[in-house]
This record gives sequence, structure tokens and C-alpha cells, in this order.
Amino acid sequence: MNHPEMQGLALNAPVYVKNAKLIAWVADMAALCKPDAIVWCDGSDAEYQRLCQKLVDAGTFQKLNPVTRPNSFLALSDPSDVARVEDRTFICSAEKEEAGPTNNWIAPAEMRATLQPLFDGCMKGRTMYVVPFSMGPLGSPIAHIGIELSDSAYVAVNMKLMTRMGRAVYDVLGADGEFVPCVHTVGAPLSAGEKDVKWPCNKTKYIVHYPETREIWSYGSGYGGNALLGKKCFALRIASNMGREEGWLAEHMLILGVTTPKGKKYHVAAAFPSACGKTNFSMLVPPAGFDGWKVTTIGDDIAWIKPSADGQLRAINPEAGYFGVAPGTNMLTNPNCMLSVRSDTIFTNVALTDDGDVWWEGMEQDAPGKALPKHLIDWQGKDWSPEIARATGAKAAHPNSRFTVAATNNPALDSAWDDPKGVPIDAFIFGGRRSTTVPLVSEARSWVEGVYMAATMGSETTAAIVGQVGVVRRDPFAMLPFIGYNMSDYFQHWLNIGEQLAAKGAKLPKIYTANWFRKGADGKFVWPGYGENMRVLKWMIERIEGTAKGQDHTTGVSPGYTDLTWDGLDFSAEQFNAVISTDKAALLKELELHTELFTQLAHHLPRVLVETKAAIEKQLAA
Ligand code: TSX
Ligand code: MN
Repeated sequence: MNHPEMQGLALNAPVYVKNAKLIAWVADMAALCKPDAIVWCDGSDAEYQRLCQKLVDAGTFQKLNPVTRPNSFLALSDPSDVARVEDRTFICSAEKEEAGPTNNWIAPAEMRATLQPLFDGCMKGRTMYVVPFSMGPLGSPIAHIGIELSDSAYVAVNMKLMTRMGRAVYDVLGADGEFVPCVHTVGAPLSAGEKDVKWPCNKTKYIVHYPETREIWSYGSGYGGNALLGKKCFALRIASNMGREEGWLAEHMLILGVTTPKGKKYHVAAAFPSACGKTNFSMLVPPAGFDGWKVTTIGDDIAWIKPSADGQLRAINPEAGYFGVAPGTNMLTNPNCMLSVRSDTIFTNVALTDDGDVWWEGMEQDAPGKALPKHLIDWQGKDWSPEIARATGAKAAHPNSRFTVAATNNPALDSAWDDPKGVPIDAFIFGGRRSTTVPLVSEARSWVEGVYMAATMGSETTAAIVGQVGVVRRDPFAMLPFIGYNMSDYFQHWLNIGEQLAAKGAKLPKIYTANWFRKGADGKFVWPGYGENMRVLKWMIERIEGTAKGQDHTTGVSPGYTDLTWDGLDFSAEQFNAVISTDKAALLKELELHTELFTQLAHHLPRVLVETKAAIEKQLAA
């Protein structure tokens, strides 16, 4: 390969970068992508400010009102580049069977041949940023290092907020440490003198993972999980492969701490598909009547969980920030989140107010009669008013609009969020959005039953997801788009972990399902949700402590009306019945959907899951 220095491009690696493999890889990628310049990011505040100013000068960022929204920026993306592109996401394992029926697969050699001409010269006229990051606390035995090469300054500044990014990563990496190489381009080279657009991207997109060589290649998008490669690509798809090989778990889970009035602390990891409010749950504020109970955030999206020598599962948040959906967030639904984004935040695709602040749908719903803004600039840069919205249905903020903010801005941040040892997990929760059939909460009677519940979970689609609204989609472990290998093998991996912990004589975490979204005959949500979910969380903690009662259902052990605390909430036994009851006919229908899933996943499907289903069917028939 032509060395970039031979093309007159200085590699300019800082003296503190001692990893020969890294330097050689950057040289190779520079020779391929042919950027005009290479910038090695050090993660300093000065660098962050410089790059943000560069984005302002380019028109990508608008600086927000420094009084009402200090040190914050708004980016409006190209209208075609607003979400993850699952149909353009590929797991390029050597064998198709390794990727399984739930992933797009193309043979590695074929994909490399496709990408080679796309990446050749893809960064012409642009700067290549070398972004060093640690997924997890620096130097933690559960953490791993990645290096992202990107031609997007927007990516570099988002990575500063979302990961432990900067010079200290090179100290951990050392001369011969391992890193996951991540190459990202917006796929929009500039010819000499060509003026750039505000949000460069390409209509051709590829989000590519090579699990055997642990590489990520991303082409054509600048948005979210397509471009911030530490998140879904590394921390879930590549890490799920690493975890399977090395005996740990990479999960689509929030992690929270619950402290009881007696001062005892528990840790819960919870998996919910998109549009179920993971960020809200991770920042939950207990309602009135729960004095002394405290919920603290360790993470809102991803957990890496490793068995310790004594059989405890210890979890870290590989991320260091939140890339959350803005619409629906307000001081009632998530006050800690609203406080987090008061400053130092990058907003993408929300609306701009006339006084230089941000707005999104739902922001006004925290007070009765609170008015809509009279005028806004919407996420596409157009005028918006309540009248226009009524007439055309135009949304001011895109439904998938986001905030990016460092975890350290969260007032509910857990004191152990950056502890290299991680936190011990006492319970897993698997949730979904289901208007019928699935009870508010239920406890698995064994690890295997819990894995069955998680494997068969489903969620109803919302307007935020393309396609039909209200259709139940199977989303095993909330990991459907994120497992980087064969899903049946992933189920087996979870079963194996349970067996290994049990063999060590360890007390396994309890496993729960939760559903905040049951609807009544009037089509309205019955359960008040949000902070009131604390009542469910308290029951789970008391089950762990062995003090709360439960009742056996086909679907597991659920609380009776008097097993939950109702202080401060007017919720009748009839209403409770509407969220906790299960119906035999509905469960039989549900099991047909499980059969459909198991048929799709028949190859390598663990036999014990089929047996669990048969046992439930037998129980229902009795
Ligand atoms: O995040 C949610 N949670 C978890 C909170 C800790 N949401 C929002 C989902 C979209 C991201 C919820 N929506 C929850 C919930 O528990 N429950 C609901 C449904 C719901 C919506 C509105 C009301 C009650 C329930 N009440 C009123 O509108 C007054
Ligand atoms: Mn997520």
C-alpha cells in the first residue's frame, strides 16, 4: 500500500502514541481514504471547543442561547439521514450460519471488495480525525479500547461526550495493547474548491461488522448509531461476539442502583426495546410516599456484564454519556434528564425557538394549559407554528431527534458509575410495550424460565419506528438489531452463563418481565408509569430480600394487589387486575407467536427452551 507520507500527507502521530499496530493501521487507512489532513484527538476541553467552533463555522452547528442553554449546540441533519439503517447493517462472518437468520450477511471477501472502491479517496478534501476511546472505565478489566477514524467533526465531538475519549486511552493501550479498529466516513469527498454542505452524507450506506477480525466499517451516514461506532456497532454487535468467546455479556440494558430506606443498595439491569423509556427508567424519581428510596443511574442503554471469580455478575456502563430521544421528555416524565441537558449538550434534529433555545413535542406537557411556542424553526429548517402543525401535521422536532450529553451532567448519576470493578447485578428486567396479554410484572421461577421470557419478548411498534403501528414485533432480549451472531447461539450463551454461576454456588440474579403499557377497554394506558414504576421496583427488591409475597401465574410469579405499596396513589384493585391479569386465550395466541419465532430460529435453538414452551402449553391445557 502507498504510504500517506509518500503522497505528501504527514501522519503526525503524537509522541505519546506508542502502539505500532495502531500507527500502521492509521497509515493504511489514510492511504486508502486520502484525507487532506489527519488530526489526532486528545480529548481536551480546548479541542472540544475548537471543533464545535469549526462546526459552527461550517453551518453544521448553531450555537444556542448562552444564557438559557450554555455551551450547547443544535445540529440539523440531512432529512434522509435521521436514524439507524438496519437494512444496511451487515454481520460479515466467515459463515452465513454464524450471523444467523436475524442479521444481514455478506461474505467478508465480497464485502471487502464492495467497500474498497467506496473508501478509496472517500475523505478527499476532509480531515481524518483519530478518536481514541475506552468503552468502560479506563483500565477496567471489563472495559475495551476502540479507535475511530472519522471524517466528521460532529462524530469527534459526540464521541467526546459519549465515551471516555482522549489521550489517557493511549496510556492504557500502551505499545502492544488491543483495540477495535472503527473506520467511519460520511462518504462525501470534496473536490478542490468545492463548498461543503451542512450535513454531508451519501445515499449509499453500509454499516459493516467483521466479527472474526473485530473490525467496524461505516459508510455514508453521519447519524447516531451509524456513525458513533462505540455505541451499537462496538458495544453491542462486536462486543456480543467478544462476550461469547470470552464468557461475558454485552447487553442492551440500562443499569440502575436502588437504595432502600435502610441504606441497603441493589443493582438492576433492564432491557427494553426502543420507545419503552429506558432512559426515563434509568433516571426514575420515586413518587411521594417513598421517602428514603433512591434511584441512581449507572447507564441508560448498554451494559457489559462479566462473572467475577466468586460467581457474581458485575456490570459496567461502557458508555460515558446519553444519546437519548428528546420528544416526550419533560419535567414530569424525566426531570433528571431535563436537568442533564440544561447545558453542555449537543441537540440533533430538535426545533429552534426564536430566542435560541430548543423545543420538542411533549416538552409542554409538564404543566396543564402550558402553551405551545408561537413560532419555531423546525428540524428541517422551516418555519413552524401551532397553526401550521394543525394544518399539515408537521412535527417541530423529528420523532428520532436526540440530545448528546455527558453522564456527569446527570444529577442522579450513581457514585459507582465509573468504578472499574463494576456493580454487582441483583436482578434483570426484560420489558416490552404490550397493550394486552403481558402482565405489569412477573418473576421467573428459574434462570431457564427467565431466559425463555427474555427470548420470546415482544413489543408493539410505535410511530417512531417505520412500518405499521401497533404490531407486535418479537425482539428477543431487546437485542434483535444488536446481536452480532446467531441468535440461537446467543440464547445458549445466556443458558451457559446461568449454569456456570450455579456451578460456582453463586446466588443468581432474579429475572423479571415488566410491561408499563397495558391498555383498558377505553384504549387508555391503565398503569400511570414513570415514577410510579418505583412500586414495581420496590416489590422486586423485597422479593430479593425475601419479604414480599407473590402469586403463581402461568407467566411466572406476580404480586397480588396487597403485595404492592399504594401510598400516595389512587389505584383500585380493579385497575390493578387490568394490568396484572393474564387471559388463557390470549396466552395461547401468544404461544403461537413463540412457535413462529422458534421455527425461524430452529437451527441451534436450545432444546430446553422448546421444553419450557411445551411445559407452559401443558399447564394451559390442564
Ligand atoms: O418512559 C416511559 N415509562 C418508563 C418511565 C420510567 N414512558 C414513555 C415511553 C416512551 C419513551 C411511558 N409511557 C411509561 C413509562 O412507564 N408509561 C407510559 C404510558 C403512559 C403515558 C401517559 C400517562 C400514563 C402512562 N399518563 C398521562 O398522560 C397523564
Ligand atoms: Mn438503545
